[in-house]
Amino acid sequence: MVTIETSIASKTIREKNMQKYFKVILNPRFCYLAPRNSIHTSMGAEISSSLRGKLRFIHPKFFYDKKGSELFEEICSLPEYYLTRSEMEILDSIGLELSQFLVQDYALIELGSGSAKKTRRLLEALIGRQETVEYYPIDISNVLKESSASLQRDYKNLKITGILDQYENGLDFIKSLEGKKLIAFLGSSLGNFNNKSAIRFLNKVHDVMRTGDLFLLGLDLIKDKRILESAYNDSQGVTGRFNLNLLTRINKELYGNFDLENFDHVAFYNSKHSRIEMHLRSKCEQEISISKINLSIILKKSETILTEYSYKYTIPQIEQIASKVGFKIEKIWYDKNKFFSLVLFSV
Ligand code: AVI
Repeated sequence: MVTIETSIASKTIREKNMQKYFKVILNPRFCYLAPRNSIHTSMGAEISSSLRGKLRFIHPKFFYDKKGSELFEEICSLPEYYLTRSEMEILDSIGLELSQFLVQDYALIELGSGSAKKTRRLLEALIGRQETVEYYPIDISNVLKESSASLQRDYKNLKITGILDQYENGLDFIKSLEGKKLIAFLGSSLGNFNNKSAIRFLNKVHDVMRTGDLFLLGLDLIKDKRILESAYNDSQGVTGRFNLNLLTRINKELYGNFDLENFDHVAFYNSKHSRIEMHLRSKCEQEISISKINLSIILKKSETILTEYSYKYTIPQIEQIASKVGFKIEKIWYDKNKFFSLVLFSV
């Protein structure tokens, strides 16, 4: 039950959170919040420290500029990249079953909305039952604006508040919402967090949930190494271009001098850690400078820059994670190959 006191407290938190954002109202059913502190400032600072370290890496969240988001969309329909197809197969078949868990009106919160194709399935589960549906996509990429615009054109009883920010900041905002929440984190994006960060992140999700709220998590499962590796080494080379686009982005936005010809895309399954690793491997010794962050480093021949981990899971691991965080597993759905899982949690 929401008492007057909690309602006032939520309103105060919401107003405080709002101060962090510019609110852009596009029409009465669609607005988005853009952080007052530019994402570029934090990108420069983060890349500056992650490239100077002994283990050089670039955080995968920086893949998703306009070009990177387009390439990722292309990856999602590649024959080798089974993840999207498998998850879509599950979403296509669970509408009715999912509706049974939605006992009241729910707001849909989506972490990483991307092109929002899968969102449509979730919205359809809500839209038939509710007079209006509030949808809060949280995404660092500007693609959020385009995909939300097309959703609100197609669904008349949908009200969208997009949050153009990192997931953690978006969750801070979501915490002050009243009413029931269905939070979705699809595409096995949790796999891009290492185990410690994944637990920290899930704790944060748990923290914004109240009794009756639901959390739908899409996770890729461990399978034959050849299937895993070919999903990240596709025959058309799209994943390689996606990986290398990180360097193009740094060249453009931070004034770097990466020569893409001097790097190879490398992706392999590390079975000890149950993860795909993606790297950019230097073909020769070379000097890299990135003017905007005053960085100058020498990369040795064969030295790599780590760009992504993509963890794969087993069901006992998922159960263990749930119990660590304090989630109750309501239901696990699979595709027919059992390549992928959709897990519904409550608190
Ligand atoms: C977004 N994320 C879950 C994708 C993955 O499979 O780890 C990103 C990706 N990287 C290469 N291909 C797709």
